[in-house]
Amino acid sequence: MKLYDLDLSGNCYKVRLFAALAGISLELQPVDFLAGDHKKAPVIELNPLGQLPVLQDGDLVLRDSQAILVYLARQYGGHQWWPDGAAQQAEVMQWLSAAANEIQHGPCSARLIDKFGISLDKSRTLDISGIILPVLEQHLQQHDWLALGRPTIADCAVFPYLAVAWEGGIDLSDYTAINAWMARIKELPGFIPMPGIE
Ligand SMILES: N[C@@H](CCC(=O)N[C@@H](CS)C(=O)NCC(=O)O)C(=O)O
Repeated sequence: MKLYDLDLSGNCYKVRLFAALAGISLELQPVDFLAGDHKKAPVIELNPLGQLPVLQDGDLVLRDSQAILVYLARQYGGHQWWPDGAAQQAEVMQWLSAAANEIQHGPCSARLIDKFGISLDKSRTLDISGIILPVLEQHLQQHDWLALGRPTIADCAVFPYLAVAWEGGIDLSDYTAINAWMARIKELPGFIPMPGIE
């Protein structure tokens, strides 16, 4: 199973992290972003959006880190990571959706501006971060994990861009419950880091 990958990408790291925690073996295919290889074959033929990550498992090709997490967890990871029940699946999905929306457009985009010089509206990224971070903090004051009372793919989807939020100039030091949750994730068996995360 091949993952078209970029080591500095939090979206790719979501997949690498989950695979490591769940003991799923991935063949990493590094893509040279600076050379624009994500907009060339073979990546552009697999994902017309020209974005990473892309997963290839036999004939199946998937884009989007959240979709890849659902697939890997359901196909290879077991019920621990992606439950069967409708309500439980929806509980996990709420956080996958936050990862693809508020976190992507908040802390992730702030990092794109500060670390990679991408031209985006910084004040908007800070406004969106200012909405999602207190929601997360309040939730994590009452729960050890984002969903189902245990680590799931929800935690894998939300963790990366919070752990590198500092690279976008976002200071999380006042968010004690978020910090405690990030420490719990780092203690999970099989945890792997990425650049910017110890
Ligand atoms: N919704 C996608 C977003 C993927 C994404 O934005 N990937 C970045 C790397 S982190 C990328 O390839 N950007 C290049 C581009 O958008 O042209 C996901 O969660 O995987």
